[in-house]
Amino acid sequence: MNMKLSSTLLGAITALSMISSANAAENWRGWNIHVDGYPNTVAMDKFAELLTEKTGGEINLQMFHGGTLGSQPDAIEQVRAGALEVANFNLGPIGPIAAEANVVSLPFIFKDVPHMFRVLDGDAGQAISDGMAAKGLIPLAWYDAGARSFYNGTKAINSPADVTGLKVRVMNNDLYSGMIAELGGNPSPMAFSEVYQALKTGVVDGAENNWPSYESTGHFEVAGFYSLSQHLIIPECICVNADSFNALSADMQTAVREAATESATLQRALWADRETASREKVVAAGVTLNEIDNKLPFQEAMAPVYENYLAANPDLRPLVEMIQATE
Ligand code: BDP
Repeated sequence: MNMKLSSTLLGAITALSMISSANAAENWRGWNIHVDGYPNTVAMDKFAELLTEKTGGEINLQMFHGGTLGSQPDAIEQVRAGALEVANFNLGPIGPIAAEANVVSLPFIFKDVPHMFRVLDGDAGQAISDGMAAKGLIPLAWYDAGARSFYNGTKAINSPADVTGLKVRVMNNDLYSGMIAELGGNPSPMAFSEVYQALKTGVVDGAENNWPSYESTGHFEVAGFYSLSQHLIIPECICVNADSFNALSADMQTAVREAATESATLQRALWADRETASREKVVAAGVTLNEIDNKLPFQEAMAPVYENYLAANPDLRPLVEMIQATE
């Protein structure tokens, strides 16, 4: 082959490979509900950065924060349908779609956050992941969302009777509505973005969330009594559309998982700091922090939520028992 021909060929091959790698580059879009500076927001931005780095630019993720692409239940459907590729979701609103994932929404199922992570790292976590994947959502890594407690604008909650008659906002999941109803309250499922206004105008009396969300949303300004019931410890995921992920080569899948794991490590560290900072901030702003000495009455009052759930989903009893048996 003469020099001229071979250099022409080389040029053609180079051009072709550039075209094919340009074709291979994927542009993903990601959803997140939280504001700038929130641990999850920072960690999802880190995930995007790591994705580009670890996939050698083959996957580029553009993040949309602050719930700008829709409410969480909407975004869950969008990721399942492939209209969005990635998101940071709370498992609460995923429960109605993936039955296995709903076990984490049973009140008091986890002893504490470390217990939750031990469960997620074991067989029960695998069963939850598989259940989600079967519904089109693959969890790549788990984020910390602390524990959720009750707050309202008028009084400390010390016992289930204190919730009686209160209208309490919950996330979109019948288990949470059942939980409030068992306490004698009126559950009001509502999008996260609407809760501030609803608290302010008295459409609801109270809500429940972790310290960072209670603070970042400004709910503490309009509902100044926070009572540490810690009745729900719900994990969050970096979730990816199953088809998008399954279409990747094994190497790319590894790169994506690594990026997610590193993002989660960062999120958990940021979360620990933010929980303290948020608590200190709201208390300094005048919030009444109420420790609940005995949480057993809440657990007992919420027990029918388990019974109803297991009666409707008998096949999930072994999963619930596996979680309860996890040390
Ligand atoms: C926050 C979660 C977020 C939920 C929100 C809520 O991080 O995903 O949308 O609670 O209560 O703690 O809706």
